[in-house]
Amino acid sequence: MQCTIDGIQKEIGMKCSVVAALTAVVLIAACGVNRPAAVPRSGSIEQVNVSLVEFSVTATPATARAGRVLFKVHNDGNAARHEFVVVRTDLTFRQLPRNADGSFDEEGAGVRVIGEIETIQRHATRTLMLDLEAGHYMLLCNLVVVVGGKVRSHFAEGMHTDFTVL
Ligand SMILES: [Cu+2]
Repeated sequence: MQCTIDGIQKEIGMKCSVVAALTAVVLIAACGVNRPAAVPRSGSIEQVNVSLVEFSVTATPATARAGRVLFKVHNDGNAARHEFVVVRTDLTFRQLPRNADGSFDEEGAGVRVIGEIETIQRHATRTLMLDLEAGHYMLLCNLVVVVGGKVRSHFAEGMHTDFTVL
């Protein structure tokens, strides 16, 4: 804009800034109009109830559609606590990488931890919302405890289940 002509700059200085401000508003408005609208979510959230007991993981249902999935995880057992880990993997249970103590190796090859609830106290319920793509998943508890001097992996004891996102 030609707002800095010698001699009249001072005089129209205010007008100029008003014009600039208006122009900015118009540009912002134009940008707003031109900006592609956000892709609307379907709005539906798949809910999956997960029951943790010694020593199993049960997901109901065991499948969900791709998108937002809300896991409602209940510690229905008598253990003071359990964990809940969501792992994306094409491996079967027997192929999953393990640590020396029998627990699941979260850093192992062919697996990707998508989400986790560290602690679900006895009889408590906690939720975990994840955005999941189609594929095969494992839901598991990776808690390792020492009972009577023996190391016990909840995963090795059976706390795992397959989960499919369609
Ligand atoms: Cu557990």
